[in-house]
Amino acid sequence: MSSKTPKNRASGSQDSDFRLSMANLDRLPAGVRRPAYDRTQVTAGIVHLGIGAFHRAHQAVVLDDLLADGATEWGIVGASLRSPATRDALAPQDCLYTTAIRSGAGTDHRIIGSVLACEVASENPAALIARMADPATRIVSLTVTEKGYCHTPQTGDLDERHPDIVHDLQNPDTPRSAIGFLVAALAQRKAAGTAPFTVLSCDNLSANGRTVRRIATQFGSLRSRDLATWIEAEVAFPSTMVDRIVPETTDIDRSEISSALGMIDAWPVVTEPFTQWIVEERFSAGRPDFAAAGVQMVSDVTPFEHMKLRLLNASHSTLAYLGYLAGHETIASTMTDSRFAALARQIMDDAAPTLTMPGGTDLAAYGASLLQRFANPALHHRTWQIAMDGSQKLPQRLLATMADRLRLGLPIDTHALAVAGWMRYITGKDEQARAIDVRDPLAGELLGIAERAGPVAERLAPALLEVRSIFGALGGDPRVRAAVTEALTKLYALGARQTVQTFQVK
Ligand code: CS2
Repeated sequence: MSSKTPKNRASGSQDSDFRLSMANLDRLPAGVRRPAYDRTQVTAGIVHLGIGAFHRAHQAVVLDDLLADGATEWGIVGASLRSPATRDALAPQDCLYTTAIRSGAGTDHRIIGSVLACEVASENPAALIARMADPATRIVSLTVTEKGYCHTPQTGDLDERHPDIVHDLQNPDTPRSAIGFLVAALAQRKAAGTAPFTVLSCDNLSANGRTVRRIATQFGSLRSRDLATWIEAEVAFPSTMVDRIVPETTDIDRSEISSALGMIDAWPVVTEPFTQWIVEERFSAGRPDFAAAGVQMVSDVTPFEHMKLRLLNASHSTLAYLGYLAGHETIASTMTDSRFAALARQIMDDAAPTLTMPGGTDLAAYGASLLQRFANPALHHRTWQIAMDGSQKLPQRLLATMADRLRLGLPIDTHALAVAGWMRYITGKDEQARAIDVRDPLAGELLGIAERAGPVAERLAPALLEVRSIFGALGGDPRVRAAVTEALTKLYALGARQTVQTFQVK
């Protein structure tokens, strides 16, 4: 790595081999915040699986704050399960990276130092398992996205036929899935008589801790009953609610941020000012003093998780599908149409009666703040990005609310419109008959159903509602069939923009 002085720093351009690194930290512009601690004194207490942009803009920032407070045994070793891209970008810069915090008021740049090393699980699975099994590792956290749990979202059970699970059961020492790694490392700790690490899921799953506990125990039981019993009895799986909007980093972001730094950061992350982390107080091998960095510690995260999934993520997905179909590239652009903003608000209002919140929670204020965050003009959060993996997201974001509203005898039209938006989207053709790049683990199956049904709401809606792994019993409910078919009929007849514009709550 070079320690050359950048040639034109005053004008903001960078020398191509002048790179963000420990050696170059003191050459950053004065306004850029940097690690306020001696990184050489920090040791790793956390292994994080899935070191993507979200982790780096959320949990790693909290740990950076705690390291500055002296919690030096809580550095992070990050691992990507497959792709070497993050490691290749971060290793030459000593795993330092920038968070660019953007709002209408401008951008704040902060260099994060809590990630000490990056590994690629697929390159050397044994090394990662050994690190997780090392007694110094006290927490293994995860952001592997919904599909990374290899489970059936509707039931919460391990998908035993998932190719990665089949592989990992046959090759327990060289796993591919996060669950395979967790159980391999826990098995080693059990054999060595080492206390287990805490498993800290930070994905947007309902009851993420309980869900990963169930999946890990089920996977363990396919290896040995004894292992499953130990996992169930000894391992702590606190649930968490995580919240920060983190769009994918683009090349434009890279170059703008590198300009502001006067040196290259190959993989910065871009985010909003807001951040929230609520964690259940259930750790088996110690934890940092999370509360000192603003994390809310609670005994039961369920109400907060439901609130976030059913208000934030549900309206996000609704805006993503219908906004994309109406020709909006980003959430902020979709929000400029007041009827779309009103629809997002309606999704939240309709979710409210299904929630039981602790006293003092102001759901209306929460909803209003979400609308403001979505409208942040400085975030380029693509509707296409949020539209990804709908088969894994719909159950906890939209369908659970629908089911609860039916139980309460309430109408479900708003959520039916969102589901119909997803259906129209996964046909793979937009309203101008241009191809949509549908990314979803079930894309093949869903596109097949759409092709067989054709663009006819009365055929397409019931056919998709029969996909049990997404809809479960709800798909067979005549009230759901009727409401979703009606909404999809409108989408075909009027298009998304006009459907949203003329949408009236019944
Ligand atoms: C989004 C979330 O991509 C998506 O599905 O809804 O990533 C969302 O931005 C975060 O959950 C916000 O905390």
